Amino acid sequence: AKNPMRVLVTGAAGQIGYALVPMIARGVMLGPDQPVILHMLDIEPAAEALNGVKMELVDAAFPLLKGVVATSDVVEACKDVNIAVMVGGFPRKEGMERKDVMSKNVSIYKAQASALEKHAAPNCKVLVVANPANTNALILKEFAPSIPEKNITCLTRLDHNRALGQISERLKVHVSDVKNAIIWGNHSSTQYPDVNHATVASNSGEKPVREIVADDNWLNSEFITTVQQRGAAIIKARKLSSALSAASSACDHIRDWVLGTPKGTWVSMGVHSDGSYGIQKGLIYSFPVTCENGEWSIVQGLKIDEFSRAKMDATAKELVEEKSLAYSCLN
Ligand code: NAX
Repeated sequence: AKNPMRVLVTGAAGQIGYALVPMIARGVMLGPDQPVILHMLDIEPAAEALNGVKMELVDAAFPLLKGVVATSDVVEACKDVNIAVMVGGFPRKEGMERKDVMSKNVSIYKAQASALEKHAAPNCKVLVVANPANTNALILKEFAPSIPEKNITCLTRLDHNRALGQISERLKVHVSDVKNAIIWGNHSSTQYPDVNHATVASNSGEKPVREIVADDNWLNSEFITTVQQRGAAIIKARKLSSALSAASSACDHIRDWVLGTPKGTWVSMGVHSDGSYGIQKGLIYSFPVTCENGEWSIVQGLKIDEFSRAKMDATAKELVEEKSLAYSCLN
């Protein structure tokens, strides 16, 4: 039998945490033959609620779950973890300035970066979910210099899956027949959902999404805004933000990263830019990636038209601005 892997979930007493921990305990993230030990971190005021989640995990009697650590101590939470899913953060409340929210999250991610650097297992893989996801991941990367930058990522897989979902609804095909959409840039409303290279499987092989949808007007406007604004639409409908879809996409992100992407398929991940596609080096930017042997690589050589270029640059510009806002919070 395999040795258990330790998986940290921060903000585990929150909405996404509640949806995510049972998925991890059922093997959705790391596979049906991979035992796990869950490390759950939340802040002191949520300690009782967190303990309630731990009680439910015990009650669910998951065969793969070999242990649960529920704590408000960052060091205990990070000890020897192989995977860290960072869902905890400071939410933007009504009337708060962007800078105030940024400042709270910068200090959280700076502290948690140090704890991970000192206490996590070597080669720990980190996924930041909490918003502003790309910039929180950037801060984490800057303040955990001994963690390889390739190991620090942020979640844009939910946006990626939303794009596949919209195409599947439009074409009335199963979502698993649609692949190779791309989310470029920031996990924010400036993200660019791009289907110029996406395909739909049919009896006669894979066809370009653009050809099958045959409505450039819809693809270049409503499709893009629907994906960009989907989070807001969920809040409007549910009076709560996306949780089950975020949790499921976080599992997809880690599973593909650790176990590999299927041949001929890429996914979107927020990763540190190496300058590919002219995106400023060092930014955490969402790219199309394939994964093999536990490592992602950016898909190279895709043709970028003028429309795409402008949108890719606009979302990069927002990330540069967020970065300087984050740095201004450090002083
Ligand atoms: P909740 O407010 O339900 O849960 C957040 C939890 O984090 C709370 O239990 C809180 O006590 C905890 N927390 C706060 N500060 C902490 C700290 N310093 N250490 C540990 N825990 C801490 O929010 P939820 O709906 O679960 O969303 C979590 C985060 O995911 C938010 O930042 C949200 O904006 C972000 N999202 C990101 C998405 C993505 O695709 N990247 C999509 C979904 C989601 O909106």
